[in-house]
Amino acid sequence: MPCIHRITAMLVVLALGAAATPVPAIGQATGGPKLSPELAAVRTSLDKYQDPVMAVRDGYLSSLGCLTYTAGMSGHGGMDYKAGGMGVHFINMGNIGPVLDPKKPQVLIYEPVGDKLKLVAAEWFVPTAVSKTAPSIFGQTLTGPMEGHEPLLPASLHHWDLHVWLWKDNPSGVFSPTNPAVSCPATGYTFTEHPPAMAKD
Ligand SMILES: [Cu+2]
Repeated sequence: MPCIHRITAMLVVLALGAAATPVPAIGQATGGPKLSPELAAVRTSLDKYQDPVMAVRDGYLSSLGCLTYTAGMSGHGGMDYKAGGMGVHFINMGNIGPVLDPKKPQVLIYEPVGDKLKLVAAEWFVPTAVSKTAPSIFGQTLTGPMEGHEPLLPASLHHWDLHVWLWKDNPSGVFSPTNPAVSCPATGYTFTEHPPAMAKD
């Protein structure tokens, strides 16, 4: 007669084994970064923009160039960026204002992969003409004030910004402006930049 206690014991062992298997956290995209519940909810609300066509429809217009930063320039009057890519920025001018909304970033950032653009980050962007003091969101104070990123943004466009790597893991940190895992095409509209200068506002 099969021993019921033995079967029960086996089931318990199986159940414990299953519980020990890591289960993706809620809101964790396959292969995506681990995020706080707050940021995971933001990512879910913006997931529709994984298709850049949806972004354009909603007013996020491509700024064409893929930005990559060769090295940090701390101590040279520039922003303290680690070397890494920043990708292609799609900017929604209609979202620019003094109040930041987690569901309405001013910028979406894509990485060119083959002949596609892959959504990797969102950016909250506030010109100093809109706010003289540093705004904050997600418990982070926006960086700046800094000059615009020539040649795609005029240097005179002084602003604050915060990059949040919601879809691609960033070894430098989820709020780091640059991501060493992001690269730009070797040819085409790639702009290799130095970190922007601090603006004297
Ligand atoms: Cu950026």
